Amino acid sequence: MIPKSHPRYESLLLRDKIVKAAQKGYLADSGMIAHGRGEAFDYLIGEKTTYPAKRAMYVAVAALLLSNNPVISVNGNATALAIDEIIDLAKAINAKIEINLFYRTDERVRLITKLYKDHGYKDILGSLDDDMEYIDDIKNNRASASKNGIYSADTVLVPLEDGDRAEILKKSGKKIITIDLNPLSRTSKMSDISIMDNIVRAIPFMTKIAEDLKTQDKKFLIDLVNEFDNEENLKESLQQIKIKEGE
Ligand code: PTJ
Repeated sequence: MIPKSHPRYESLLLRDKIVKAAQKGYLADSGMIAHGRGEAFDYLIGEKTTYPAKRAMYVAVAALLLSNNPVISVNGNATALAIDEIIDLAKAINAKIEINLFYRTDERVRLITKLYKDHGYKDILGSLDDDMEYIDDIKNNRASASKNGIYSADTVLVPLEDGDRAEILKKSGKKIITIDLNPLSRTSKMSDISIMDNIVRAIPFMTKIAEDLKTQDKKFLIDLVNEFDNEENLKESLQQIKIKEGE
């Protein structure tokens, strides 16, 4: 039990979720390392959502609302940290959710499928009995995707994605949105919209944005997307990383 008075309470709570996911057997072996890297970047931005991240989130939600077949891709870490929030976002933007594991094993897919179902989300894609295809005929596990999900999606939200998979998705012509605390990662650099924020803050914030943007007309959303420059926004994101003594 972590005492609420602990100065690093929020951060320890997230570690606890990651540890429990590992114990339950659905976190990738390197999921803890990935979490640690994310933690370090989060520390350096003051564990707060920055202005460039907020801007990217508005654009991302606009792009998702404009899509015909938007899909949220989920892995072990994303599920451990934000399963309910991901389900809420999917409902708010009318997106599908697909299990998409970098270190795919049948056992992990089975466990994650069960978790989404237990949390009330029945239509999870990418499960063991789903119809899977290879993107652009690349016969590699990293290119496998659900026929009705990522395979046919026009926009994919990939939180904490590995660079190889992001590259395959990008090359297949899909719009890629990532949530990644590391603005220097390959995934952040090759995505169309990169949100440098912690998934636990970003996903609920995007759900709120969706409620607001749903009331706007289509032209407003199109302008938001067209006026966005991801490279420029990533540069601004990088400038948010500050190392100051005593903070
Ligand atoms: O469950 P699997 O098999 O799909 O594997 C998932 C991981 C995350 C292990 C796999 O995709 C992987 O190895 O990813 P990488 O290449 O380590 O990239 C993960 C990125 O997510 C890194 O750039 C981290 O900085 C970032 N990250 C970690 N925790 C968070 C985060 N970004 C946002 N929010 C976080 N909480």
